Amino acid sequence: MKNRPLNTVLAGVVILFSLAPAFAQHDKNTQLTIHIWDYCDPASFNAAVGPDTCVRDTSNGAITFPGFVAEVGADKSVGAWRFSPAQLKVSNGATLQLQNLGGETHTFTEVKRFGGGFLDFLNVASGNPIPAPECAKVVNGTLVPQPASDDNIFIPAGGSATLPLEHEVVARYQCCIHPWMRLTITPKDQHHEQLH
Ligand SMILES: [Cu+2]
Repeated sequence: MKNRPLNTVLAGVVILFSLAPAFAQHDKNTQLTIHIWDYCDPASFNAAVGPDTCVRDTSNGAITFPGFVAEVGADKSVGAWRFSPAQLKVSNGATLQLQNLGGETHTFTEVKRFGGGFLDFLNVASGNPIPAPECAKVVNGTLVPQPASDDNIFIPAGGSATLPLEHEVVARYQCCIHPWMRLTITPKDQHHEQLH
């Protein structure tokens, strides 16, 4: 009888140790796809902003540059320019697969707090007058984009990127060109977070 509790404890320990690697492996293999979308019209965007600003097939339709400007002015965002999904719960060790399915370059930039990007015109129009420091710095009153890095990824039209997630805390990502394009990632397993 005296041995029974010890046996029970040992059995529990064996079960815990045999389950742990299976969970860890599952987490590492979790691949989550983030689609980056816009709906730019090449003719009007390239005429207004510059050559090759927008490169995409418009057989599904498009939003012209004047239409884009009108929508930012009215709504402080343009719904078709977005990260999908915009909210995500992930396990520790997951990998993000980023796919730009739009016609413009977008950035996928980790920020402490959401803010403006490096284009003053879109910052003001979208109600984000102060740039996130991870997106831009102000030099002599002018916004200067932060250089590309592992935490500040520039993804051209049709491009893709892979981003391993290492942290177990809330993470925020935004586009530094279109500041309303945002993704918030929260840990799936809050119990995990409490262990550290
Ligand atoms: Cu963007």
